[in-house]
This record gives sequence, structure tokens and C-alpha cells, in this order.
Amino acid sequence: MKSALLGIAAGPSLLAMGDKAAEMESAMSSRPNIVLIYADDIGYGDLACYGATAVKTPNVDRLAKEGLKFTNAYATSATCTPSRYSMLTGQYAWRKEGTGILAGDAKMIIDTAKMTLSSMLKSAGYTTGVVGKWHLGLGKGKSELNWNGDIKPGPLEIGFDYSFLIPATGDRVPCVYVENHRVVNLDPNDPVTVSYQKPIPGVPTGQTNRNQLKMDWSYGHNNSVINGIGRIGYMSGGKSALWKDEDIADTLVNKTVSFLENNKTKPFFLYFATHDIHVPRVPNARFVGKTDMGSRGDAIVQFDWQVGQILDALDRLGLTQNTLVILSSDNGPVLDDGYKDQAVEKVGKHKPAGPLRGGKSSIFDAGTREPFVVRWPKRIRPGVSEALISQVDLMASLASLTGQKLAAEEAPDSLNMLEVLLGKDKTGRDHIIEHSQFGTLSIRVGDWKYIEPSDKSKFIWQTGIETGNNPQPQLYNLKDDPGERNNLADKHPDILNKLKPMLEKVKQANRTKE
Ligand code: NG6
Ligand code: CA
Repeated sequence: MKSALLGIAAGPSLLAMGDKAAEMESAMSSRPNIVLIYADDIGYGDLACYGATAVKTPNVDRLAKEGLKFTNAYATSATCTPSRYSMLTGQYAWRKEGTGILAGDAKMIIDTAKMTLSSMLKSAGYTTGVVGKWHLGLGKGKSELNWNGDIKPGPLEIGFDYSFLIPATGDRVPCVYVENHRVVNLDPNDPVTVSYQKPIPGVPTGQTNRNQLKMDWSYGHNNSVINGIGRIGYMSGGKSALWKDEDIADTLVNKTVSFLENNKTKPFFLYFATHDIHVPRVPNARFVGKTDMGSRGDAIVQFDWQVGQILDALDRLGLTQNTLVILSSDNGPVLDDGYKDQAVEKVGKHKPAGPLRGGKSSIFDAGTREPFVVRWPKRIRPGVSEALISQVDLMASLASLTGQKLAAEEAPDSLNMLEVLLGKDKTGRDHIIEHSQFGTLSIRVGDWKYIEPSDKSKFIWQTGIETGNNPQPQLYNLKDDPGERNNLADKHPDILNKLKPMLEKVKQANRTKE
């Protein structure tokens, strides 16, 4: 497989070079602060700068206007855990067993001996922090995790200096924050117990107490009731530590802004993973009714507000010019993801995936093609890029940016796309691999996309989303047919026969890089 298309050195500075001062300036500006804003379940069409009209997203739009907006950028997978795993390790999650959607008591799936995005940037001298949704497991898994003691290994063991986490997702227990190794605000006399096996006696569930719920479930999400909402998994105790769903965005923003303030004088890397717009969608009262789409639309407004708070903090701290902000999402959109929150009824004309087919979980493009915006006023000229890029590339690209060398076995699927991020290379990857919740893979080369045959179901009954699975090989031309409607496999066996072995080669190899 042809590997990185690009050289490793950072591109020439926009600054006129010449004297020593300019050189110094340039050297410093090649090591910007890095803020990675990672949304949850935001689709390709959910933001105004990507065509949405039913919701206003002025802050993300500002970022896009001041930066480079990508139209062909992909998460590696169509669900959360594998996308995050791939982004943080530079290895496709589908190469490793056990990287599907995790329970809230799962062990950490990133090997602490592995080089990660965070440990790589830490070696480059960055102060590193993660705030928000984790969903990569915590603890060793050899024995049950004790939520009342030190919770590790976790982010601090893979190169983060600071962490403030929603351990799994908002819809999974435990519904507490974990700061560094500890549950926040935990009363030792009211310990947390978590089980994904069996109900905990005395704790109401979404089935036993259904008529008292603040938000009813549509499927699943009927285990322990926390804050009036049924969750996946059972928990008891930790009353003083429970998060308040309406305040999650504020809490995460406060922690983020403190991190920025505390680290403003040194290079930092902040991974800000929002809870929005994952279920349960319970935006703060300030955002309720801001759209006609109910809580899903309002959660997008809340997401945008969080982006605005971060951009404002960067402005206030004088960090905007030399901070590389990257904004994307982990997988495509879903409406009914387990709660009766009117997302389906109120969507109106809004198209969460824009022109794309499928949604969260699918192998069709809506599963993984994502909004992707980068802004770095000092080095990146605003515009739009149609280059192909994958989130798995962040590791090699940011290693190149910060002068770090990755050994061949490190970040094996991550290609150095620095020139693409800087807007100099307008082509990007020679191929993109997509991965569905069902394990189906596809390869995109240029405008052509081949989806391997799969006998698995064509629809997900719970969400109503088309999976893209088909026992027949599928071939689409995404330029003429972004909605993947016309299967050209029979018409273009030549192209099919070219792409098929390319996908096989990536699958067989331990790594994409040579
Ligand atoms: C699914 C859940 C869904 C959501 C998803 C994870 C059911 C039936 N569905 O298993 O509600 O939690 O997992 O979403 O329980 S993700 O964005 O974190 O991948
Ligand atoms: Ca997600």
C-alpha cells in the first residue's frame, strides 16, 4: 500500500523569513498549542457551516470562517469507542479485539505501553489534558474496578497530565465525574457500586419505575434510574457525586477554561470531548427551545456554546494566534438513540447527515464522514479543503508538527497529513477506510468507494438507520452520487477489481505505513 504522500517537515511559514527574529518566531509558531474539540454523534449536516439551517451555530461557523473547513474528513469508525481508540493510538480499532462500544465498567483498552497522541505530545514538551467523555475503559480489568479508590490505569497512564472525565457516556453508569484518579465529590460513607450484570436491590430501574421518569426510554436505557433518567447499567451510592445532566456542559467548560488559564504560558494539548449531542439530551434551561427541533437541536446549540466559550477563553488569554484548534465528531448522527426525546418527531426538514446516506453505526458515509475544521491563524489560511483525511492521521501529523519521530510500530495506520492540515496539500490520503458497528469495512479511493459484502442486517431496528450491509459488493461514485444510491459494481468491474484487493491489503497488513 502506498503510504504517506507527504514529507515529514512542517511547511514553510507564512511569515517572511530572513532575520533571526523571524526564524525564532517561526520555530516557536511551529509548536502551537493544540485544542482538539471532539463532539459526540454530530453528523455531517448538523452545523450551519455544513449546510444546516434549522439550527444556528455561530461559534463553530466562526471557527470555520477563520480556519480550514474539510468536506472529506472521516472518523475511522461509525461508533464512539473505536473512533476514539483509533484517534488516540493511530491504529485502526478493527485491528484489535474488544474495541467496540464499551460498558461503563470496562477495563481501559489502550495499552499503557503504547505510544498515544497524548504521550507523544507529552514527550514533545506539551502539558496535556483531557476533559469530557472518555469511553475507552478504566482500570486493569483483572479485578472489578473500585470506584471508591484510585481509578487507574486511565488517561494519566497514557500521557495525560490532567483528566476530568465522564467515564463512559451520559447514558451509562456510573453517572459521576472522575478527576485524575478519583470520583469527584464522593462521600466515603456512601460508596459507589456499579454492575452491568444485575440490578442492585433497592435501586429503582427504568422498568420498575417507568411512570416516574423525567424522560422515558424507547429501548434499552431502562436499568438504574439516575436523576430521573434510566441508564444502561446499574449503580448505587455516590449520591453527592452524581452529575446533574443539565449542568454537564457548564462543568466541562469550566474545567476546560481552568486548564487553559493554568497552562497559558507553556505549550499545551487539550482534548475536549463533549457529551453533546449524545443521549440523554438534557441541555441546560438556557438552551431549551432555542430550536424547533427539541432537545437534539438544542443540544447542538449547547455544543456550539461550548465551542464559543473555548474560543473566547483563547482570545482573552491572548492564545488565539498560536493555537491549533481542531474540531470534529466521533461518528455520524442518530435521532432515536434510546430515549423518547422527540428527536424523530421534531427533526422537520433538517438533514443531520446532509446529503449522505445512513447514520451512526453505518458503513454508508453518514456513519463516518464528519465536520472537520482546523484553525491556526498564524499558519493556516482560511478556506475549504476537499482533501481526504482521517482522524487516525492526527497522531503522525501532530508528531511531524512537533518534531517527534514515531517508530514504525507506533501509530501504524496514521499517515502524516500535516501539509493537508496546513492547507498546502489539497489531495490528502490516497485511500480512506471506513468501519461500521457491524465490522463491515469499506475503502474510498478518490471518489470511488467499495463496500465489502456483508450478510448482517440492513437496518438497525432500534434507530431505524440503514447499516449499508449488503450481501453483494457495492461500488459508489461519491462525487456524482454522495447519497450512495447507484451501486455501480456491475457496471464498473474494472474499478471494483482494483479497490477490492486494496482493501484486502490494508486488512492483511499489520499497518498501513510501509
Ligand atoms: C448503543 C446504545 C446507544 C448508544 C450507543 C453508544 C442501545 C440499544 N443502544 O449500544 O444508545 O449508547 O451504544 O453510542 O443500548 S456511542 O456514541 O458512545 O458509540
Ligand atoms: Ca458517539
